[in-house]
Amino acid sequence: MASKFTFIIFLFAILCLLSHVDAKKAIGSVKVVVLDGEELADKDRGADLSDPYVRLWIDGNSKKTTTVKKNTLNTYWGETFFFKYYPGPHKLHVEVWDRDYGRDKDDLMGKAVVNLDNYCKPTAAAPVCSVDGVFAEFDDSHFNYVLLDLTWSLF
Ligand SMILES: [Ca+2]
Ligand SMILES: [Ca+2]
Repeated sequence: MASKFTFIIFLFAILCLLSHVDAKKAIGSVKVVVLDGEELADKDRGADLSDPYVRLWIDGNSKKTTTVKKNTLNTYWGETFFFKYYPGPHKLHVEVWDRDYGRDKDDLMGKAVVNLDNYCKPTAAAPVCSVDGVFAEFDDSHFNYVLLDLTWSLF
């Protein structure tokens, strides 16, 4: 009985140690508002228009997805997402996909990376960064993009 108890304590101590080593502590949060998608790629050949949705994530966070807008290459989402802000580089990955129904796999319409550190780095003295109207441009095109409002801050 005593050995079983000792074993459980030992296991608990190991788990605590592992979680402490692995846990990367968030130091703040990031708010992303997905606004317009403009002049997006046509990925439904023969059907004229794509069915775009946006997948986005910041390193260390899980991916998030907007709703699908049907039959359009110019659209507005107006959807807000929150991510954790960890120490290290802060790259926001933005992908637009065409939802295909039935057996077809969804098609990638464009992808871009927005480096938050290029705009602003929050500090203890100025803990909030905010940039509106950021273009996530695909293929370096000014006419093919998703527009974002971004706010990131320390706790
Ligand atoms: Ca398609
Ligand atoms: Ca489609």
